[in-house]
Amino acid sequence: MMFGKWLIRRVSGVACRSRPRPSQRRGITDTAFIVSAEVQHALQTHRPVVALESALITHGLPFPINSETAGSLEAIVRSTGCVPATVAVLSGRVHVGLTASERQQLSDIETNGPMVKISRRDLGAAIALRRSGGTTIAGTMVIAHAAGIRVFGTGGLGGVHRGGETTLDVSADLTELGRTPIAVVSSGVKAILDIARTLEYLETQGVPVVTYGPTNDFPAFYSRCSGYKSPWRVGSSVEAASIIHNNQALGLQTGTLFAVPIPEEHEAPGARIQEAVDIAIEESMQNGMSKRGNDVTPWLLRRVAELTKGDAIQSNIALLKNNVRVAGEIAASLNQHFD
Ligand code: PSU
Ligand code: MN
Repeated sequence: MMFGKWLIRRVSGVACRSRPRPSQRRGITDTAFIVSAEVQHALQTHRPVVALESALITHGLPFPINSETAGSLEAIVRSTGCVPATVAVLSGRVHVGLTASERQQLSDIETNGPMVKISRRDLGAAIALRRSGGTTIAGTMVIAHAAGIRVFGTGGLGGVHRGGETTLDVSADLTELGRTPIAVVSSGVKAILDIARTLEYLETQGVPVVTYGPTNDFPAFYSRCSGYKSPWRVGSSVEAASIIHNNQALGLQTGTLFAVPIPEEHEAPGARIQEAVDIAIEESMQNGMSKRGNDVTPWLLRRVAELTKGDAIQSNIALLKNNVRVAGEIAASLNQHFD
C-alpha cells in the first residue's frame, strides 16, 4: 500500500516533468542550437515528434541514395501524424529539424567536403571548431533529449565489435542507451558485430531490449533472427509506448531499445550477406581497418554493400522505412494514451 502511494506520488511528480525543458540545454546559445520552427511548434503544442539521425546520411549510405532516403524517412514520419526532426551539426551549429537543402548539404560529400561522424564525445569539438557532420545514434540521442524528444527511428545500432573483449571497441550507442531516456527503434545490430556481447552489455547498462514483432527473436539487421532472444516482446505501439511511459514514471534515466525485424519480403538473401560480412571482417583484420576506431563501422558497411552488389543497401533502406514508421506509431501512441 505504502509502495503504491509512493509510486503514484512519484509518477505524478515525474509526469509534470515528463518533457525536458529547454533549460536542459544548459548554457548553449540559441544560435548554436537551432530547433526548426516546425519542430519547436510541435513540441510546444505537445504533438508527437520523431528524431532521425544523420550519420546514416553522411557515413551509412552512398550519394545520392542517402539524400533520397533521408527525404523519404521524413515523409514516412509525417504519414504517421508525427513531425520528423533530423539531427545534424552544420558549420558548428546543432540542428534539430533540417530543410531539404540542409539535408542535401550533408549528403553530397563530393561538393561539400568531408563530414565528421559525430558521437557524444565529438559534439563539443564539432561546435567549437565549426565542423559539419552526421550524428550517430549516441550523438542524436543526446541532442534529441536536450530538445525534449522521446522517440527516435533508425536502422542499425552500434554494438560490441567482434574481438571487443580485447580491443574494447564498444559503440558509445550502448552507454548512451544506459544514460539517456530516448526510445530507439532499430533492427537490432548487424552481424558485423558481436551480437551476444552487445546484448550482455545492454543488460549491464540496464537497457530494456524489446522485440517489436511476432516472436522474442532479436533481429540481426538483414535477417529477422540472430539466434539470440530479446528479454521482452511487444506486439503493438500502445504496449511499446506503455513501456516508455512506465520507465519514465519510475524516474529511470535509461533509454529503451525496440528491435524491429526487417519485413519478411525484404529479408536479404541471408547466406549471401552473411558471407559478405565474414569476408569484410576478415579483410578488416588483415588490412588494419579493424583497429581504426570509428572508421571501422562505415568501412565494413561499405565493403558489405560492394560485395553484395547493392542488395545490402536495398534491404537497409527497406528496414529503415519500416522502422521510422514504427517509431512514428509509437510516438503517436505515447502522445495519445500516456500524456
Ligand atoms: N549500423 C548501420 N548503419 C549505420 C550505423 C550503424 O547499419 O549507419 C551508424 C549509426 O549512426 C551508429 C554508428 O550510431 O554507425 C555506430 O558507430 P560506432 O560503431 O563507431 O559507434
Ligand atoms: Mn568504435
